[in-house]
Amino acid sequence: MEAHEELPRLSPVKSPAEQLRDILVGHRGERHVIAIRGYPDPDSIGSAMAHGYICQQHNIEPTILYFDDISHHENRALVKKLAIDMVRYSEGIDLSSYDRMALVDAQMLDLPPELEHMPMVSIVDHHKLQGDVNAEFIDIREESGSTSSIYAEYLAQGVSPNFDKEDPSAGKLASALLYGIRSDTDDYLLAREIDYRAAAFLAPFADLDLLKAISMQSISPRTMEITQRAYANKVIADTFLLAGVGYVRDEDRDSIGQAADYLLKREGIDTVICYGIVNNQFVDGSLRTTSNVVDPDRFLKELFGQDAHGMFYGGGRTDKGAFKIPLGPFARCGDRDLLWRMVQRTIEDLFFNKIGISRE
Ligand SMILES: [Mn+2]
Repeated sequence: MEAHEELPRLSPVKSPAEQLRDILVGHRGERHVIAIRGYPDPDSIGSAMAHGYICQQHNIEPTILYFDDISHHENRALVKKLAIDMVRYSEGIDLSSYDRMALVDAQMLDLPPELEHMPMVSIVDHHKLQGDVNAEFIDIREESGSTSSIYAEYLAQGVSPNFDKEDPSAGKLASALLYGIRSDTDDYLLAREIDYRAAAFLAPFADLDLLKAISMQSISPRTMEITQRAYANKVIADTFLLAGVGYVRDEDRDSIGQAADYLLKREGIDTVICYGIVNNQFVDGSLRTTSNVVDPDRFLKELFGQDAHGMFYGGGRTDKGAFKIPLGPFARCGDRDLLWRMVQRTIEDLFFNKIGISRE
């Protein structure tokens, strides 16, 4: 190939990833606080983790600081399973050894006195711009479904050259970011282009078993047990699935709906009714449907009718419905098995009669 003189090039505009890297390189040897505002959620946790990872790659010692309890058990599972090191702020905490702070997934923070005068190194967020923000590096993108997606882009653009499959902490970080994207975009329903690009970049690094384990944590053992009973007792007719779960405590009522949600995922099924005897007083049930023809409100009103005061036992909206039928004095039946069989038999008879399919 013929050698020729290189054309003079304009210095290219730096990408946000390069800008952030250059700024962090300038702070080598420092200690930074990474602040999470409000209740830590998967997006803020994933972003904080990513910022911490990038700091470490540039010899900055990071500490993730949060101010409100981690309330949701799924988020606690995330922190625990990924062994994320996070410090809960408490009054009088000694932060004097820290040089700077970074804010993720937020722009404003009502700062406690220990942090008020700490210089802000970066603000990365996807919420609406809230006026005056001040930091060395600011990247606020409303068009992103999550802050985790923005951090994934930095990684994709080489903000930390060591982010690769050989690095076990890269796998943990990719999993956390994917979880953050999924959570903030409502399972990708609200995802935008950048979120899909981020997910495509992260997926090969992520630990899918770990992600599954975290999601599984969101189902309580009671719900799982009730779902198991529903599955064992299911009766299938055409695209309908009917499942009685027996006796359920008042505090576990929501598990009936969750069991119905789960069973609706079964291939070939478009409508599920799940029911049980709740608190020994009511036959309580949930309907879920993806069918274009089943109108939950009309279906349940026709199925169970109304009481002596003209009140319907059930109703619903587009894709879900519920019903509650008091057992009255039958609740005092001395034979619990017999009472359950009577309830089950009655509901199955009404149901098969309604959909016009004879049982067996
Ligand atoms: Mn967010």
